[in-house]
This record gives sequence, structure tokens and C-alpha cells, in this order.
Amino acid sequence: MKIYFCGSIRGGREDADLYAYLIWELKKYGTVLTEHIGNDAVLTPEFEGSDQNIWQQDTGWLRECDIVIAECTRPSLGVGYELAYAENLNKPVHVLYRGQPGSLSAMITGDPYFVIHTYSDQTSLLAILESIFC
Ligand code: 6IA
Repeated sequence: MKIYFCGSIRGGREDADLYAYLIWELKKYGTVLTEHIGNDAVLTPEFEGSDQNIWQQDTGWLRECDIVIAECTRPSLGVGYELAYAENLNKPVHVLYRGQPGSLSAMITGDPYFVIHTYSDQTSLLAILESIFC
């Protein structure tokens, strides 16, 4: 099972520790292609490739993956792009969200293709992952 995990990078790194935790948990169910999203160094110049290379690699991984899991609490243009790209490829897409009802973009909540999981804490997150993969 190849898992494409999406989380905000230039949209803001406030949830970076949560992404690292989610990636750790997701690795119990398969290979996470986008492990760097939980890495704190992701925004340092040494770590960052050219934007063209990033787009090329990520869209390749989106074509290659079996499932997309996106943490969407921190809004990110890149994650929104990836969700639409994955839908176009008919990949299963699960959105994790812990914000206030009504604050996630209508372009995500209004699209019946996406499976949206609202959660309040890390324990409920684990149950959600289990419901997706087991
Ligand atoms: O607009 P954002 O930067 O918040 O978009 C975040 C989303 O776009 C993530 O889910 C990633 O899959 C993708 N993305 C954005 N920037 C990068 C990136 N930067 N690397 C890989 N994916 C990215 C540089 C770090 C890299 C060289 C390891």
C-alpha cells in the first residue's frame, strides 16, 4: 500500500509535529511516499529542491500512490491542489480536519468525492486511520 500524505509546508508549519506523528502511524499500514512532510528541516534552503522538481516528484508520487490522506486543518494551496489532482486520477482521498465546523473550504467539504473525517484529539485520529485501512 503506497500512501501519499499531504500537509501544509509553505502554508504554515504549526502542525508539523502532528504530521510527523501521523506519518509514524500511517507507516503501520504501508509505505508513506511523502515522509519529508513531517520533517522540520523541510523549509531550509539545503533541503528544498527547485519548485519544478518538487512538482514533478509530487505529481509522479500522486500517480503512483494507492491512497491519499490529507491533514487539512492548516489551509495550504499545495494541499488543495493535490486533492484535486488526486481526484482527477480517481485515487481514494481522505481528509482529516480538526477545526471548527464551517471553516474548512467549501471546495473541499462540498465535493462529494472526498471522505472528510473530523476529529478532536489524537486518540480519535487513530480510530479514523483504523477505519480507513482495516
Ligand atoms: O502550499 P504548500 O507548500 O503548503 O503545499 C504543501 C503540499 O505540497 C504538501 O502536501 C506537499 O506534498 C507539497 N509540497 C510543497 N512543498 C514541497 C516540498 N518542499 N517538497 C515536497 N513536497 C512539497 C521542499 C522540501 C523537499 C525538497 C523535501
